[in-house]
Amino acid sequence: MAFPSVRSTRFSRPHNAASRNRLVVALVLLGACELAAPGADERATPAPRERPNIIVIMADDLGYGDVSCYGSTVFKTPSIDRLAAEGHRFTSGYCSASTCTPTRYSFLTGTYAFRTKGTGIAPPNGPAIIRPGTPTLPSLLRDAGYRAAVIGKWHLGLGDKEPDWNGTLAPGPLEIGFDECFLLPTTNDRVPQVYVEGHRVLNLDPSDPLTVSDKPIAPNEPTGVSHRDTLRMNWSHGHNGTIHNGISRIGFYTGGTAARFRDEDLADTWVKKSKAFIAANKDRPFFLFFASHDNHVPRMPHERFHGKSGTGLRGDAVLELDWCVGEIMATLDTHGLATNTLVIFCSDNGPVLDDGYEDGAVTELGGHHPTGPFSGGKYTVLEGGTRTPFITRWPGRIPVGESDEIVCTIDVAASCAALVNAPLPAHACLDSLDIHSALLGEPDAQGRTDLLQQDNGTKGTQGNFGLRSGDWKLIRLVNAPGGQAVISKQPLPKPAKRHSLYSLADDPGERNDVSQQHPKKTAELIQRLDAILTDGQTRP
Ligand code: NG6
Ligand code: CA
Repeated sequence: MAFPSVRSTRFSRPHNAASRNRLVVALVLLGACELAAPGADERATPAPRERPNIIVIMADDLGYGDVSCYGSTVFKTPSIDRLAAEGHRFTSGYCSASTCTPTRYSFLTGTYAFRTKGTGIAPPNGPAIIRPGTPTLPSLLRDAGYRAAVIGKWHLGLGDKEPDWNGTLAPGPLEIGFDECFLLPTTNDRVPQVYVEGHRVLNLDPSDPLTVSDKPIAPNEPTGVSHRDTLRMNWSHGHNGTIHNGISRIGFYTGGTAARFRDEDLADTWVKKSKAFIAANKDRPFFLFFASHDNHVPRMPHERFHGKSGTGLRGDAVLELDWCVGEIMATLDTHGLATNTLVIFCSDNGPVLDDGYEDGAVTELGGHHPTGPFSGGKYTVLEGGTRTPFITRWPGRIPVGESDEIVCTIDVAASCAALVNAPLPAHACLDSLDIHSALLGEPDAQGRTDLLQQDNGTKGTQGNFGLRSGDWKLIRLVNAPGGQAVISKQPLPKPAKRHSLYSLADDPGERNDVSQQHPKKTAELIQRLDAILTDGQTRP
Protein backbone atom coordinates (compact mmCIF):
# COMPACT_ATOMS: atom_id res chain seq x y z
CA MET A 1 0.00 0.00 0.00
CA ALA A 2 1.29 3.44 -0.88
CA PHE A 3 2.52 5.81 1.77
CA PRO A 4 -0.18 8.44 2.22
CA SER A 5 0.44 11.50 0.12
CA VAL A 6 0.78 14.74 2.01
CA ARG A 7 0.06 18.15 0.64
CA SER A 8 2.96 20.52 0.50
CA THR A 9 1.14 23.15 2.55
CA ARG A 10 1.87 21.01 5.57
CA PHE A 11 5.55 21.75 5.19
CA SER A 12 5.38 25.32 3.92
CA ARG A 13 4.13 26.63 7.25
CA PRO A 14 6.80 27.49 9.83
CA HIS A 15 7.08 24.76 12.44
CA ASN A 16 9.03 24.73 15.64
CA ALA A 17 11.28 21.76 16.37
CA ALA A 18 8.75 20.06 18.62
CA SER A 19 5.97 20.22 16.09
CA ARG A 20 8.38 19.11 13.33
CA ASN A 21 9.22 16.06 15.41
CA ARG A 22 5.54 15.44 16.01
CA LEU A 23 5.02 15.64 12.28
CA VAL A 24 7.65 13.00 11.62
CA VAL A 25 6.12 10.74 14.27
CA ALA A 26 2.71 11.38 12.72
CA LEU A 27 3.87 10.39 9.27
CA VAL A 28 5.54 7.22 10.52
CA LEU A 29 2.40 6.31 12.42
CA LEU A 30 0.22 7.12 9.44
CA GLY A 31 2.34 4.83 7.31
CA ALA A 32 2.26 2.07 9.93
CA CYS A 33 -1.48 2.40 10.24
CA GLU A 34 -1.86 2.20 6.47
CA LEU A 35 0.11 -1.03 6.37
CA ALA A 36 -1.82 -2.53 9.24
CA ALA A 37 -5.33 -1.43 8.26
CA PRO A 38 -7.26 -4.62 7.55
CA GLY A 39 -9.99 -4.55 4.98
CA ALA A 40 -9.12 -1.10 3.68
CA ASP A 41 -8.31 -2.49 0.24
CA GLU A 42 -11.43 -4.59 0.06
CA ARG A 43 -13.67 -1.73 -0.96
CA ALA A 44 -13.46 -0.04 -4.33
CA THR A 45 -12.61 3.48 -3.17
CA PRO A 46 -9.92 5.74 -4.58
CA ALA A 47 -6.57 5.73 -2.80
CA PRO A 48 -7.06 7.63 0.43
CA ARG A 49 -5.23 10.87 0.95
CA GLU A 50 -5.08 10.59 4.70
CA ARG A 51 -6.60 8.14 7.10
CA PRO A 52 -6.63 9.54 10.61
CA ASN A 53 -8.85 7.98 13.22
CA ILE A 54 -11.74 10.36 13.77
CA ILE A 55 -13.33 10.97 17.16
CA VAL A 56 -16.23 13.39 17.49
CA ILE A 57 -16.99 14.29 21.10
CA MET A 58 -20.42 15.91 21.14
CA ALA A 59 -21.46 17.50 24.42
CA ASP A 60 -25.12 17.97 25.30
CA ASP A 61 -26.53 21.46 26.01
CA LEU A 62 -23.02 22.91 26.45
CA GLY A 63 -22.80 26.67 25.99
CA TYR A 64 -20.07 28.80 24.46
CA GLY A 65 -19.10 30.12 27.90
CA ASP A 66 -19.28 26.80 29.75
CA VAL A 67 -15.61 25.84 29.37
CA SER A 68 -12.59 27.79 30.54
CA CYS A 69 -10.86 28.03 27.15
CA TYR A 70 -13.98 29.94 26.02
CA GLY A 71 -14.16 32.20 29.03
CA SER A 72 -15.52 30.32 32.03
CA THR A 73 -13.73 31.56 35.14
CA VAL A 74 -16.03 30.27 37.86
CA PHE A 75 -14.98 26.67 37.16
CA LYS A 76 -12.21 25.28 34.99
CA THR A 77 -12.20 22.56 32.34
CA PRO A 78 -8.50 21.57 32.11
CA SER A 79 -8.88 18.68 29.66
CA ILE A 80 -10.98 20.60 27.13
CA ASP A 81 -8.51 23.47 27.57
CA ARG A 82 -5.67 21.07 26.79
CA LEU A 83 -7.45 19.91 23.66
CA ALA A 84 -7.67 23.55 22.55
CA ALA A 85 -4.08 24.30 23.57
CA GLU A 86 -2.89 21.42 21.38
CA GLY A 87 -5.26 22.13 18.50
CA HIS A 88 -7.49 24.72 16.88
CA ARG A 89 -10.12 26.68 18.77
CA PHE A 90 -12.96 28.08 16.64
CA THR A 91 -14.72 31.24 17.75
CA SER A 92 -17.47 30.80 15.14
CA GLY A 93 -18.10 27.08 15.61
CA TYR A 94 -21.75 26.04 15.46
CA CYS A 95 -24.19 23.21 15.66
CA SER A 96 -27.02 23.47 13.12
CA ALA A 97 -30.01 23.58 15.49
CA SER A 98 -30.76 24.67 19.02
CA THR A 99 -32.13 21.30 20.12
CA CYS A 100 -30.65 17.86 20.10
CA THR A 101 -32.46 15.70 17.55
CA PRO A 102 -32.21 18.10 14.58
CA THR A 103 -28.52 18.82 15.24
CA ARG A 104 -27.72 15.10 15.49
CA TYR A 105 -29.78 14.38 12.37
CA SER A 106 -27.87 17.04 10.43
CA PHE A 107 -24.52 16.01 11.86
CA LEU A 108 -24.95 12.41 10.71
CA THR A 109 -26.74 13.05 7.38
CA GLY A 110 -25.14 16.35 6.38
CA THR A 111 -28.60 17.70 5.52
CA TYR A 112 -30.42 20.56 7.26
CA ALA A 113 -33.04 18.98 9.52
CA PHE A 114 -35.87 21.34 8.47
CA ARG A 115 -35.84 19.61 5.06
CA THR A 116 -37.12 16.36 6.65
CA LYS A 117 -40.38 16.05 8.57
CA GLY A 118 -40.25 14.49 12.02
CA THR A 119 -36.76 15.66 12.94
CA GLY A 120 -37.84 17.63 16.04
CA ILE A 121 -37.08 16.40 19.60
CA ALA A 122 -37.75 12.65 19.50
CA PRO A 123 -40.20 11.10 22.03
CA PRO A 124 -39.40 7.93 24.05
CA ASN A 125 -41.18 5.61 21.62
CA GLY A 126 -40.12 7.42 18.44
CA PRO A 127 -39.10 5.37 15.36
CA ALA A 128 -35.75 5.62 13.56
CA ILE A 129 -35.60 9.06 11.98
CA ILE A 130 -32.66 8.41 9.64
CA ARG A 131 -33.89 5.75 7.26
CA PRO A 132 -31.66 2.87 6.14
CA GLY A 133 -30.00 3.65 2.83
CA THR A 134 -29.39 7.30 3.70
CA PRO A 135 -25.71 8.10 3.15
CA THR A 136 -24.31 9.26 6.48
CA LEU A 137 -21.01 10.29 8.00
CA PRO A 138 -20.48 6.78 9.42
CA SER A 139 -21.58 5.00 6.22
CA LEU A 140 -19.18 7.11 4.13
CA LEU A 141 -16.34 6.34 6.53
CA ARG A 142 -17.27 2.66 6.86
CA ASP A 143 -17.27 2.31 3.08
CA ALA A 144 -13.80 3.87 3.10
CA GLY A 145 -12.54 1.13 5.43
CA TYR A 146 -13.22 2.65 8.84
CA ARG A 147 -14.74 0.83 11.79
CA ALA A 148 -17.52 3.09 13.12
CA ALA A 149 -19.11 3.20 16.58
CA VAL A 150 -21.54 5.44 18.42
CA ILE A 151 -21.30 5.38 22.20
CA GLY A 152 -23.65 7.50 24.32
CA LYS A 153 -26.86 9.41 23.69
CA TRP A 154 -28.74 8.55 20.49
CA HIS A 155 -32.09 10.41 20.51
CA LEU A 156 -32.74 9.70 16.82
CA GLY A 157 -35.35 6.99 17.31
CA LEU A 158 -35.22 3.21 16.97
CA GLY A 159 -37.39 0.76 15.04
CA ASP A 160 -39.66 0.98 12.03
CA LYS A 161 -42.83 2.27 13.64
CA GLU A 162 -41.64 2.28 17.24
CA PRO A 163 -38.91 0.55 19.26
CA ASP A 164 -39.47 -3.16 20.00
CA TRP A 165 -37.92 -2.89 23.46
CA ASN A 166 -38.12 -6.64 24.13
CA GLY A 167 -36.99 -7.72 20.67
CA THR A 168 -34.77 -6.46 17.89
CA LEU A 169 -34.28 -2.70 17.97
CA ALA A 170 -33.91 -2.03 14.26
CA PRO A 171 -33.51 0.00 12.23
CA GLY A 172 -31.11 2.06 14.27
CA PRO A 173 -27.44 3.08 14.13
CA LEU A 174 -26.33 -0.27 12.70
CA GLU A 175 -28.60 0.20 9.68
CA ILE A 176 -27.20 3.61 8.76
CA GLY A 177 -23.46 2.97 8.82
CA PHE A 178 -22.30 2.24 12.35
CA ASP A 179 -20.64 -1.14 12.96
CA GLU A 180 -21.21 -0.94 16.70
CA CYS A 181 -23.40 0.97 19.09
CA PHE A 182 -23.79 1.30 22.85
CA LEU A 183 -26.60 3.72 23.54
CA LEU A 184 -28.77 5.68 25.83
CA PRO A 185 -31.78 5.40 23.50
CA THR A 186 -33.27 8.91 23.90
CA THR A 187 -32.31 11.47 26.55
CA ASN A 188 -32.08 10.51 30.17
CA ASP A 189 -35.04 12.69 31.16
CA ARG A 190 -37.10 10.43 28.88
CA VAL A 191 -37.89 6.80 29.69
CA PRO A 192 -36.49 4.11 29.73
CA GLN A 193 -33.21 4.13 31.73
CA VAL A 194 -31.62 1.16 29.95
CA TYR A 195 -28.63 0.68 27.64
CA VAL A 196 -29.03 -0.57 24.09
CA GLU A 197 -26.11 -2.60 22.78
CA GLY A 198 -26.31 -3.53 19.12
CA HIS A 199 -29.95 -4.41 18.51
CA ARG A 200 -30.96 -5.24 22.08
CA VAL A 201 -31.60 -3.83 25.52
CA LEU A 202 -28.61 -4.92 27.60
CA ASN A 203 -29.29 -7.28 30.53
CA LEU A 204 -33.01 -7.51 29.81
CA ASP A 205 -34.61 -10.44 31.63
CA PRO A 206 -37.29 -11.92 29.31
CA SER A 207 -39.41 -12.79 32.35
CA ASP A 208 -39.56 -9.08 33.24
CA PRO A 209 -40.41 -7.40 29.92
CA LEU A 210 -40.02 -3.68 29.40
CA THR A 211 -43.15 -1.69 28.56
CA VAL A 212 -42.75 1.96 27.51
CA SER A 213 -45.62 4.37 26.91
CA ASP A 214 -46.44 8.05 26.72
CA LYS A 215 -49.45 7.35 28.99
CA PRO A 216 -49.58 5.81 32.49
CA ILE A 217 -49.35 2.00 32.23
CA ALA A 218 -50.53 0.74 35.61
CA PRO A 219 -53.16 2.66 37.62
CA ASN A 220 -51.25 2.84 40.92
CA GLU A 221 -47.75 3.24 39.49
CA PRO A 222 -45.84 5.94 41.44
CA THR A 223 -45.20 9.03 39.31
CA GLY A 224 -43.72 12.47 39.77
CA VAL A 225 -47.25 13.71 40.44
CA SER A 226 -48.49 11.07 42.88
CA HIS A 227 -45.16 10.74 44.76
CA ARG A 228 -43.68 14.18 44.30
CA ASP A 229 -42.63 14.39 47.95
CA THR A 230 -40.39 11.33 47.59
CA LEU A 231 -38.29 12.74 44.73
CA ARG A 232 -34.67 13.60 45.33
CA MET A 233 -34.82 16.18 42.51
CA ASN A 234 -38.11 18.02 42.10
CA TRP A 235 -39.44 18.69 38.60
CA SER A 236 -40.32 22.22 37.54
CA HIS A 237 -42.13 21.54 34.27
CA GLY A 238 -42.89 18.28 32.44
CA HIS A 239 -40.83 15.35 33.75
CA ASN A 240 -43.55 14.04 36.06
CA GLY A 241 -43.99 10.50 34.72
CA THR A 242 -42.36 7.29 35.96
CA ILE A 243 -39.88 7.60 38.83
CA HIS A 244 -36.52 5.85 38.50
CA ASN A 245 -33.56 6.39 40.83
CA GLY A 246 -35.60 8.99 42.75
CA ILE A 247 -36.07 11.15 39.61
CA SER A 248 -39.32 11.38 37.63
CA ARG A 249 -39.08 11.39 33.83
CA ILE A 250 -40.93 12.19 30.61
CA GLY A 251 -43.06 9.12 29.83
CA PHE A 252 -43.92 5.90 31.61
CA TYR A 253 -42.42 2.42 31.85
CA THR A 254 -42.59 -0.79 33.79
CA GLY A 255 -40.39 -3.89 33.92
CA GLY A 256 -36.83 -4.26 32.67
CA THR A 257 -35.69 -3.95 36.28
CA ALA A 258 -32.37 -5.81 35.81
CA ALA A 259 -31.54 -3.68 32.75
CA ARG A 260 -31.90 -0.29 34.43
CA PHE A 261 -28.83 1.83 35.05
CA ARG A 262 -27.96 4.45 37.63
CA ASP A 263 -27.81 8.00 36.21
CA GLU A 264 -24.54 8.53 38.09
CA ASP A 265 -22.80 5.80 36.06
CA LEU A 266 -23.54 6.97 32.51
CA ALA A 267 -20.30 8.87 31.87
CA ASP A 268 -18.12 6.14 33.38
CA THR A 269 -19.84 3.64 31.12
CA TRP A 270 -19.33 5.70 27.95
CA VAL A 271 -15.64 6.06 28.82
CA LYS A 272 -15.18 2.36 29.59
CA LYS A 273 -16.86 1.34 26.32
CA SER A 274 -14.90 3.93 24.33
CA LYS A 275 -11.59 2.76 25.79
CA ALA A 276 -12.42 -0.80 24.75
CA PHE A 277 -13.43 0.32 21.23
CA ILE A 278 -10.24 2.33 20.75
CA ALA A 279 -8.06 -0.52 22.05
CA ALA A 280 -9.78 -3.08 19.82
CA ASN A 281 -9.32 -0.91 16.72
CA LYS A 282 -5.95 0.68 17.42
CA ASP A 283 -4.37 -0.97 14.38
CA ARG A 284 -6.96 0.17 11.84
CA PRO A 285 -8.78 3.42 11.04
CA PHE A 286 -11.78 3.99 13.27
CA PHE A 287 -14.55 6.55 13.74
CA LEU A 288 -15.94 7.07 17.23
CA PHE A 289 -18.98 9.26 17.87
CA PHE A 290 -18.72 9.89 21.61
CA ALA A 291 -22.15 11.31 22.44
CA SER A 292 -21.98 12.57 26.00
CA HIS A 293 -25.14 13.23 28.01
CA ASP A 294 -23.51 15.99 30.06
CA ASN A 295 -24.97 18.48 30.92
CA HIS A 296 -28.49 17.55 29.82
CA VAL A 297 -31.17 17.13 32.49
CA PRO A 298 -31.51 15.33 34.79
CA ARG A 299 -28.07 16.52 35.82
CA MET A 300 -26.88 13.67 37.97
CA PRO A 301 -23.15 13.19 37.41
CA HIS A 302 -21.16 10.64 39.37
CA GLU A 303 -20.98 11.39 43.10
CA ARG A 304 -17.28 12.24 42.84
CA PHE A 305 -18.16 15.41 40.88
CA HIS A 306 -20.88 16.64 43.22
CA GLY A 307 -20.13 20.06 44.67
CA LYS A 308 -16.92 20.44 42.66
CA SER A 309 -17.91 23.29 40.29
CA GLY A 310 -19.36 25.66 42.87
CA THR A 311 -22.34 26.19 40.55
CA GLY A 312 -24.47 23.19 41.46
CA LEU A 313 -25.05 19.99 39.52
CA ARG A 314 -25.07 21.74 36.13
CA GLY A 315 -21.45 22.83 36.46
CA ASP A 316 -20.57 19.51 38.12
CA ALA A 317 -21.86 17.74 34.99
CA VAL A 318 -19.60 19.94 32.83
CA LEU A 319 -16.68 18.80 34.99
CA GLU A 320 -17.71 15.21 34.36
CA LEU A 321 -17.68 15.92 30.61
CA ASP A 322 -14.22 17.42 30.98
CA TRP A 323 -13.08 14.27 32.75
CA CYS A 324 -14.39 12.17 29.84
CA VAL A 325 -12.39 14.28 27.37
CA GLY A 326 -9.27 13.76 29.49
CA GLU A 327 -9.82 9.99 29.57
CA ILE A 328 -10.19 9.80 25.80
CA MET A 329 -7.02 11.83 25.27
CA ALA A 330 -5.16 9.63 27.75
CA THR A 331 -6.38 6.51 25.94
CA LEU A 332 -5.04 7.86 22.65
CA ASP A 333 -1.71 8.54 24.36
CA THR A 334 -1.60 5.04 25.85
CA HIS A 335 -1.94 3.49 22.41
CA GLY A 336 0.32 6.01 20.66
CA LEU A 337 -2.62 7.18 18.56
CA ALA A 338 -2.76 10.91 19.34
CA THR A 339 -0.78 11.97 16.28
CA ASN A 340 -2.93 9.84 14.02
CA THR A 341 -6.31 10.94 15.38
CA LEU A 342 -8.47 13.89 14.48
CA VAL A 343 -10.53 14.85 17.51
CA ILE A 344 -13.48 17.20 17.02
CA PHE A 345 -15.12 18.62 20.13
CA CYS A 346 -18.54 20.27 19.79
CA SER A 347 -22.01 20.59 21.36
CA ASP A 348 -25.50 19.65 20.13
CA ASN A 349 -27.11 22.96 21.16
CA GLY A 350 -26.57 25.90 23.44
CA PRO A 351 -27.15 26.03 27.17
CA VAL A 352 -30.28 26.12 29.31
CA LEU A 353 -30.60 26.54 33.05
CA ASP A 354 -34.03 25.32 34.20
CA ASP A 355 -34.87 22.61 31.68
CA GLY A 356 -37.51 20.93 33.81
CA TYR A 357 -35.87 20.15 37.17
CA GLU A 358 -35.05 22.20 40.27
CA ASP A 359 -31.39 21.18 40.23
CA GLY A 360 -29.76 24.42 41.37
CA ALA A 361 -28.82 25.51 37.85
CA VAL A 362 -30.56 28.86 38.39
CA THR A 363 -30.06 29.36 42.11
CA GLU A 364 -26.38 28.30 42.25
CA LEU A 365 -25.25 29.84 38.96
CA GLY A 366 -23.31 32.64 40.68
CA GLY A 367 -21.31 34.70 38.21
CA HIS A 368 -21.06 31.98 35.56
CA HIS A 369 -22.15 32.90 31.99
CA PRO A 370 -23.11 29.74 30.06
CA THR A 371 -23.61 31.55 26.73
CA GLY A 372 -20.50 33.73 27.03
CA PRO A 373 -21.15 37.01 25.21
CA PHE A 374 -24.20 35.75 23.33
CA SER A 375 -27.97 35.93 23.92
CA GLY A 376 -30.57 33.21 23.95
CA GLY A 377 -29.57 29.58 24.30
CA LYS A 378 -31.22 26.22 23.76
CA TYR A 379 -34.51 26.45 21.77
CA THR A 380 -33.63 29.84 20.25
CA VAL A 381 -32.19 31.04 16.95
CA LEU A 382 -30.12 33.67 18.73
CA GLU A 383 -26.38 32.99 18.70
CA GLY A 384 -26.47 31.37 22.14
CA GLY A 385 -28.62 28.59 20.68
CA THR A 386 -26.05 27.26 18.25
CA ARG A 387 -22.70 29.00 18.69
CA THR A 388 -20.83 26.63 20.94
CA PRO A 389 -17.31 25.47 21.76
CA PHE A 390 -15.74 23.88 18.68
CA ILE A 391 -12.21 22.49 18.81
CA THR A 392 -10.22 20.32 16.43
CA ARG A 393 -6.99 18.56 17.42
CA TRP A 394 -4.60 16.41 15.43
CA PRO A 395 -1.05 16.94 16.71
CA GLY A 396 1.44 17.39 13.92
CA ARG A 397 -1.27 18.00 11.33
CA ILE A 398 -3.39 20.77 12.82
CA PRO A 399 -1.34 23.76 13.91
CA VAL A 400 -1.94 25.16 17.37
CA GLY A 401 -4.07 28.22 16.96
CA GLU A 402 -7.41 29.88 16.71
CA SER A 403 -9.81 30.58 13.86
CA ASP A 404 -12.80 32.83 13.33
CA GLU A 405 -13.92 30.96 10.21
CA ILE A 406 -17.55 29.78 10.33
CA VAL A 407 -17.63 25.99 10.82
CA CYS A 408 -20.54 23.75 11.76
CA THR A 409 -21.24 20.19 12.87
CA ILE A 410 -23.22 19.72 9.63
CA ASP A 411 -19.95 20.05 7.68
CA VAL A 412 -18.16 17.17 9.38
CA ALA A 413 -19.65 14.64 6.92
CA ALA A 414 -18.50 16.24 3.64
CA SER A 415 -15.24 17.40 5.22
CA CYS A 416 -14.29 13.97 6.53
CA ALA A 417 -15.35 12.37 3.25
CA ALA A 418 -13.01 14.74 1.41
CA LEU A 419 -10.22 14.16 3.90
CA VAL A 420 -10.26 10.37 3.47
CA ASN A 421 -11.17 10.63 -0.22
CA ALA A 422 -14.53 8.89 0.19
CA PRO A 423 -16.86 9.52 -2.74
CA LEU A 424 -19.87 11.68 -1.88
CA PRO A 425 -22.95 10.74 -3.95
CA ALA A 426 -24.79 13.71 -5.52
CA HIS A 427 -27.97 13.01 -3.51
CA ALA A 428 -26.08 12.77 -0.19
CA CYS A 429 -25.32 15.31 2.51
CA LEU A 430 -27.26 18.13 0.85
CA ASP A 431 -26.00 20.95 3.06
CA SER A 432 -22.64 19.65 4.25
CA LEU A 433 -19.71 21.66 2.91
CA ASP A 434 -16.19 20.42 2.44
CA ILE A 435 -14.38 22.83 4.72
CA HIS A 436 -11.80 20.30 5.89
CA SER A 437 -8.95 22.74 5.24
CA ALA A 438 -10.54 25.19 7.67
CA LEU A 439 -11.19 22.43 10.21
CA LEU A 440 -7.52 21.46 9.94
CA GLY A 441 -6.44 25.06 10.46
CA GLU A 442 -4.63 25.32 7.13
CA PRO A 443 -3.36 28.81 6.30
CA ASP A 444 -5.88 30.98 4.42
CA ALA A 445 -8.45 28.18 4.45
CA GLN A 446 -12.04 29.36 4.36
CA GLY A 447 -15.00 28.13 6.30
CA ARG A 448 -18.61 28.80 5.37
CA THR A 449 -19.78 32.08 3.95
CA ASP A 450 -23.18 31.57 5.55
CA LEU A 451 -25.00 29.20 7.89
CA LEU A 452 -28.67 28.61 8.58
CA GLN A 453 -29.59 28.22 12.26
CA GLN A 454 -32.86 26.53 13.20
CA ASP A 455 -34.64 25.84 16.47
CA ASN A 456 -36.44 22.56 17.17
CA GLY A 457 -37.84 22.83 13.69
CA THR A 458 -41.29 21.30 14.06
CA LYS A 459 -42.71 23.93 11.69
CA GLY A 460 -40.45 22.93 8.78
CA THR A 461 -39.68 25.85 6.48
CA GLN A 462 -42.25 27.99 8.37
CA GLY A 463 -40.31 28.01 11.64
CA ASN A 464 -37.87 30.39 13.31
CA PHE A 465 -34.54 30.79 11.56
CA GLY A 466 -31.27 32.61 11.90
CA LEU A 467 -28.92 33.26 9.00
CA ARG A 468 -25.31 34.04 9.84
CA SER A 469 -23.64 35.58 6.83
CA GLY A 470 -20.18 37.01 7.34
CA ASP A 471 -20.55 39.28 10.36
CA TRP A 472 -24.27 39.83 9.73
CA LYS A 473 -27.10 37.94 11.33
CA LEU A 474 -30.65 37.88 10.03
CA ILE A 475 -33.43 36.54 12.27
CA ARG A 476 -36.82 35.49 10.90
CA LEU A 477 -39.37 34.71 13.58
CA VAL A 478 -42.73 33.07 13.83
CA ASN A 479 -43.07 33.87 17.53
CA ALA A 480 -40.93 35.34 20.28
CA PRO A 481 -37.47 33.75 20.36
CA GLY A 482 -37.57 32.01 23.75
CA GLY A 483 -39.07 28.63 24.66
CA GLN A 484 -40.69 28.13 28.07
CA ALA A 485 -37.42 27.15 29.65
CA VAL A 486 -35.30 29.61 31.63
CA ILE A 487 -32.29 30.13 29.43
CA SER A 488 -30.34 32.81 31.16
CA LYS A 489 -30.72 35.24 34.00
CA GLN A 490 -30.92 38.10 31.52
CA PRO A 491 -34.18 38.79 29.71
CA LEU A 492 -34.14 37.74 26.08
CA PRO A 493 -34.27 40.47 23.50
CA LYS A 494 -37.70 40.32 21.92
CA PRO A 495 -37.72 41.67 18.41
CA ALA A 496 -41.33 42.45 17.56
CA LYS A 497 -40.79 42.15 13.85
CA ARG A 498 -40.68 39.16 11.56
CA HIS A 499 -37.21 40.08 10.31
CA SER A 500 -34.40 41.74 12.20
CA LEU A 501 -30.73 42.30 11.41
CA TYR A 502 -27.73 42.39 13.71
CA SER A 503 -24.10 43.31 13.22
CA LEU A 504 -22.34 40.60 15.19
CA ALA A 505 -18.93 42.27 15.08
CA ASP A 506 -20.12 45.10 17.36
CA ASP A 507 -23.30 43.53 18.74
CA PRO A 508 -22.62 39.84 19.50
CA GLY A 509 -25.56 39.84 21.92
CA GLU A 510 -28.03 40.64 19.09
CA ARG A 511 -29.61 43.50 21.00
CA ASN A 512 -29.74 46.27 18.38
CA ASP A 513 -31.83 45.60 15.31
CA VAL A 514 -30.19 47.54 12.46
CA SER A 515 -32.47 46.38 9.63
CA GLN A 516 -33.81 49.95 9.18
CA GLN A 517 -30.29 51.31 8.75
CA HIS A 518 -29.32 48.53 6.31
CA PRO A 519 -32.38 47.80 4.16
CA LYS A 520 -30.35 46.47 1.22
CA LYS A 521 -28.42 43.99 3.36
CA THR A 522 -31.66 42.92 5.05
CA ALA A 523 -33.35 42.31 1.69
CA GLU A 524 -30.32 40.41 0.39
CA LEU A 525 -30.27 38.11 3.40
CA ILE A 526 -34.04 37.54 3.33
CA GLN A 527 -33.61 36.44 -0.27
CA ARG A 528 -30.71 34.15 0.62
CA LEU A 529 -32.68 32.63 3.51
CA ASP A 530 -35.64 31.98 1.20
CA ALA A 531 -33.31 30.32 -1.31
CA ILE A 532 -31.81 28.02 1.34
CA LEU A 533 -35.29 27.09 2.52
CA THR A 534 -36.73 26.39 -0.92
CA ASP A 535 -33.83 25.27 -3.13
CA GLY A 536 -33.52 21.86 -1.46
CA GLN A 537 -29.73 21.81 -1.36
CA THR A 538 -26.89 24.17 -0.53
CA ARG A 539 -23.92 21.88 -1.22
CA PRO A 540 -22.53 22.84 -4.63
C1 NG6 B 1 -38.10 19.27 26.02
C2 NG6 B 1 -38.02 18.99 27.52
C3 NG6 B 1 -36.59 19.30 27.96
C4 NG6 B 1 -35.59 18.54 27.12
C5 NG6 B 1 -35.82 18.81 25.65
C6 NG6 B 1 -34.92 18.01 24.76
C7 NG6 B 1 -40.08 19.41 28.82
C8 NG6 B 1 -40.95 20.44 29.47
N1 NG6 B 1 -38.96 19.84 28.25
O1 NG6 B 1 -39.38 18.92 25.58
O2 NG6 B 1 -36.44 18.98 29.29
O3 NG6 B 1 -35.71 17.16 27.35
O4 NG6 B 1 -37.15 18.50 25.31
O5 NG6 B 1 -33.61 18.39 24.90
O6 NG6 B 1 -40.41 18.22 28.82
S1 NG6 B 1 -32.57 17.96 23.80
O7 NG6 B 1 -31.32 18.57 24.19
O8 NG6 B 1 -32.50 16.53 23.80
O9 NG6 B 1 -33.07 18.51 22.56
CA1 CA C 1 -29.07 18.85 23.69
